[in-house]
Amino acid sequence: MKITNARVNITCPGRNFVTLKIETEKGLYGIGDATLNGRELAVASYLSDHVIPCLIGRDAQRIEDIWQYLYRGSYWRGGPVTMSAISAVDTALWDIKAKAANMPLYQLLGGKSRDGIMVYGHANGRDIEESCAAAEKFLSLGYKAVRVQSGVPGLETIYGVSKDKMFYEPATKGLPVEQVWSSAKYLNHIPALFETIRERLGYEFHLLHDVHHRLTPIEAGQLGKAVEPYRLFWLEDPVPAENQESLRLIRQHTTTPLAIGEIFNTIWDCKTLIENHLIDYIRTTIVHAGGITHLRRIADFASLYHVRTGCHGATDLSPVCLGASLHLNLAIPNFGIHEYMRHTKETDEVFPHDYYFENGALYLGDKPGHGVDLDEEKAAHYPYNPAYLPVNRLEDGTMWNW
Ligand code: CS2
Ligand code: MG
Repeated sequence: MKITNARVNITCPGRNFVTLKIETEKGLYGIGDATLNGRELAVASYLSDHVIPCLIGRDAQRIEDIWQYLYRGSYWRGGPVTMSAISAVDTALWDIKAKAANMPLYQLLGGKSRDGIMVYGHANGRDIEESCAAAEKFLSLGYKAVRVQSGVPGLETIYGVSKDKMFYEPATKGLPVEQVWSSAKYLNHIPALFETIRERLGYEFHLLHDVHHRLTPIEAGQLGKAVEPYRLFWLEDPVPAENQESLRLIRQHTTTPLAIGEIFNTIWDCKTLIENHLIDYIRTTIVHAGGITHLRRIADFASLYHVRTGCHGATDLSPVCLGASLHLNLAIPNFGIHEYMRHTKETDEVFPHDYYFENGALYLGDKPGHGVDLDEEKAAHYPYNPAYLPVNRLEDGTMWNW
């Protein structure tokens, strides 16, 4: 089944998305998400200028061979730009293969291991009261798991607290916004947030929190220990994870489960954390960690060490990534939970899909492929609009982690 054409679509229905469309001689086509928040054009160029010329004429059925060709053949292997491009190709080719088999993608991955995919929503507020009310709202919508983020007294802005109650988009138009951070102020505040949440809303739902790479290992150990009475489902990205050994220090101080990996791009980024039991959930995604082919490898490796998946699912990962991720997470044995930040109405119109939310989980339809499409006509109404993620500085001006 020869690849006859491939093109990159960039659209901005509320936020920028990059999508690869691969067409074959049989008239079948597949699509893959290639969105890298704040660096969209880098991946678009990598695909258009360096990958697509090498795809034309290849057999679309040879998914693994094309993956290895693009990974080993790049010489400069790995990293977010290269791997987002490879991910998009891989996702599109699996979409084509499932369409050719006239099956929903999960059937080619071993079939259903469960009916629905438990998801967590994002409750947030400017203070504990607002965050608690937001969490209650998500529970009333049927969510069984809620991530709670809150403003911190003395800090003007913070990760995860949005103006809109259902949608959260951190990227802003124009050059990066500079935010100010204080770990001391954050650590003084957060345990009381979870104490209040559990006191008011009880323990019958999963409570999650994203530290977003901002603490040192010993601070993360302190926080993990302080929140143990509130039984978190996970503490996410407690520290930047370039030095995976740092997690040993956190593990020595707390049994609060840890989740890392949304910014990882290959199994090599996860290896030390997984094989040393330094994490409990791996957050790698279809769009940034090599597509179905590589994410399946990571999930299988993780299953040897009792690590479960907790795939990233923010608004800057398109419905194409979410749809494909749901198919993989429906099939694998060590599914943990899936993030679900709802996309805007415009985004859902540009990317028609058959997954749907019900009673705390996402469910898939039975359309052949990964079940998500790209309406190129609607996409054309939303031209690319440059946007950046914020940057973070400490109160003394030192650059920090956003
Ligand atoms: C966050 C993301 O959802 C999460 O866990 O870490 O919202 C992250 O900030 C964005 O994906 C960055 O683009
Ligand atoms: Mg996160």
